[in-house]
Amino acid sequence: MMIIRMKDGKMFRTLFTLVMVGLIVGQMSWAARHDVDESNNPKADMAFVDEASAPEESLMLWYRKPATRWETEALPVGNGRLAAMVFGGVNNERIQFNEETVWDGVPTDYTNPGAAEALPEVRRLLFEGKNAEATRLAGKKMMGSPHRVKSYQTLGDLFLDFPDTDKVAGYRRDLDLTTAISRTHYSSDGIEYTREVFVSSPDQAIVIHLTANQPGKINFAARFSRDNATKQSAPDNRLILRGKLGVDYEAQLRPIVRGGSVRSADGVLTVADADEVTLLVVGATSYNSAADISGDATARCEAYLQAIGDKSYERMRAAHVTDYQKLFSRVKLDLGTTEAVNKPTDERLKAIKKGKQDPQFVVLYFQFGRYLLISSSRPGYLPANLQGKWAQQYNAAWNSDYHFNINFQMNYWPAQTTNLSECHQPFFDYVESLIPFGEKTAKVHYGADGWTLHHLSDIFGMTAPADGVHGIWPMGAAWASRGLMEHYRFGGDKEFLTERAYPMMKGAAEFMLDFLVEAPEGTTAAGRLVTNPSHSPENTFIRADGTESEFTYAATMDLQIIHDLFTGLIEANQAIDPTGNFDKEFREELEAALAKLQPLQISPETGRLQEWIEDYDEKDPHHRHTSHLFGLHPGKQITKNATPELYEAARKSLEARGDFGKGWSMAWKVNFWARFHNGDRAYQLLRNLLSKMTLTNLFDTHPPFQIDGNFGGTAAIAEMLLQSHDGGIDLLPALPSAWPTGSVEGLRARGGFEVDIDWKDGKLLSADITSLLGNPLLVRTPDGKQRKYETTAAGDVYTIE
Ligand code: FUC
Repeated sequence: MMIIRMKDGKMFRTLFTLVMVGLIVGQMSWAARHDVDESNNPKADMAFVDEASAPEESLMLWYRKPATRWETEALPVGNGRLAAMVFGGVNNERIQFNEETVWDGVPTDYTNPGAAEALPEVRRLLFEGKNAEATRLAGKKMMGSPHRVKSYQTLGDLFLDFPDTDKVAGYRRDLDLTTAISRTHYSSDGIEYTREVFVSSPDQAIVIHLTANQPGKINFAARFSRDNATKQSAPDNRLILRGKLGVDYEAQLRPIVRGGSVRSADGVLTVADADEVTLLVVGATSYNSAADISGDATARCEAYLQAIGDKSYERMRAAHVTDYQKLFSRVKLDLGTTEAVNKPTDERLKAIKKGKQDPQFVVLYFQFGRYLLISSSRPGYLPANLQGKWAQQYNAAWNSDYHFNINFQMNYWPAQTTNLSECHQPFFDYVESLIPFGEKTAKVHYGADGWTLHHLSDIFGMTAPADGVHGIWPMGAAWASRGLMEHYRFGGDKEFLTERAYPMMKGAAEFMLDFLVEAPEGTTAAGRLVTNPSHSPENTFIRADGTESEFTYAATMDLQIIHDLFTGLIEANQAIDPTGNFDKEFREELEAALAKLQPLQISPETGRLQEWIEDYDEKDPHHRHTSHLFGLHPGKQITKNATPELYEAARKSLEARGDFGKGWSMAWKVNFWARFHNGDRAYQLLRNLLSKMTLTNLFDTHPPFQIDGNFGGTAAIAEMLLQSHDGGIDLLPALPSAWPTGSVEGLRARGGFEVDIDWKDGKLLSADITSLLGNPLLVRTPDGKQRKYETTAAGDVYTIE
């Protein structure tokens, strides 16, 4: 028994006992309303035995103390639209919650009339090396108006106050990644209490369930909390939280109480001597789209509650688990286990910081990343922002917005490879929704056709340069477009490619064709097509005269992004019509532009890939952005086979950047080392990510908490085991010696393949590759051999040994 003295003098006795509460629940049909096909689900029409009743320890985050800090300890649950952070307190429970459209701000035209007029002069100054003057002029004339976005915000907190007790035993709170349910369990005075929280996608509600192992023992008062909002009670004992930013927002709580008594007055719900309680929390705003916030938040909340009707807790729970597992259970990873697997998550993380090996922790982290994507990005809703959907603030760091110069795209790196293609959809929908705004920005700021996006956006149509001159970076649309092409490469959806991806990419390319200019005589890039103005995101260089600048023309990343977009479009064009007759003129225009595009350069001084058009030194050699390696990852312009010299130069650049960085920066570097097929180095950086940039609740920290590192890290683990960007499938391209034996199931590869791999003593045992689309297959094994199938049959499995 362990006794912990709390701040207020109370004591917790925590006895580590695992109490399994078996739940056998009936699976009922909720499919009709939600249009979900249950036919493929073996559990749909049989009694549902919940896996949580026999927890698979290894896919649990669990702790022996309640959370006290939101950022580092509370546990996230979400359904893509709603999100919540659970603290698991004994005397007081706090559940902070979000709805994805609770943003400050209103629909706004962010363009700055007259911006385009300054463009020729800014360009001239930059070509002439007058960077400071160019920066001043651009800062005055070319920024968006306004040039700041407002913050994504919390919807509110739900507090549950229980009768005070200092007699607590067997405390445990956990998050089961196999069911997406967070549970708090303890006993007090011989009574066992269990609280479960999940956010249901089928039922669009945060569901909180309180039970005890004896009747009549549940007592608490519940209330909502939020600044600048009204809190009231309503008929049928509901609680209502209501307020207004630009959007109207609302949350409603409906209690379902068995036994005892319940009443609600003045915004406080009181439950006494109940046997079992379910609290349904729903939330909504008046947001309809970036241009329209005239919806009815109250009606939406009421509709959500009405749709739930009198469903039982068990039925909602079963529907939630089924829905979640459909996505989550597609990928299984085994990297071996050690004793550590039986320890609480925070203790494991501490041991890792001290240098302990815990390969199964990597699995937990990997699956947590997939869990976060499923919980923050579901079809029909907004994509995951800088904090996914979890934010307790009114003014979040970087407004918890969408940053397009790495962060937002990184969120989606694991979507395809870890078999969560549906979760990629919100990214496409959101980017598509920005096109009309991006078209206006292209015209007003650059006098260009097509559409563009700068380094950040919100939910009100921001596409103009934001924050400062470093925001004059019109590469966002082009970079975002690569996600569209990846979706096609992995899934082969021709209709998506033809109807959506191609036109969106083409619009981004039309902007680029207009934006590119021929560098004048006397410049390094004379006669070549270059971007101007340009930045290597957020990085500062030192000029020959010792002055510093961020602003230039033809930063390397721009050239790589454009290469990626144009070659991607040409690939798309040929996939749509292999005869070459589709949109031929445009394709030829792209080919001509590619031939004239400024090539990448290797520094004669350092042998590194140059980050800028001149061989400048960086002000901070370890700068967090490693933008000039975009072509290595996520791009595919730089590969060992196709561009060996650039590949070596990129490796030198990466060495020079160092092995540390912000959370996302480190996650990116793990991906880079995976692309260099250096498993041990990738693993070393992955360990840095885990031990330095991962919080107790496994959230990535920038600091503060920023979710991109989780997603980048998850993607990197997949990238170490399987790659498919280089004209074939590479099995175990970056397997570290720390994972000698293991297996993975269900990863996805480009070309439409699902891949299962087994390995032992550092050597491939076998791989089963399922062809989903019947495409040709080229497989490279770690021993340097390759296997080629000119054709495959969709549905057939190809075994490599
Ligand atoms: C980019 C990064 C910062 C931060 C911010 C949200 O601008 O340079 O480190 O991650 O996005």
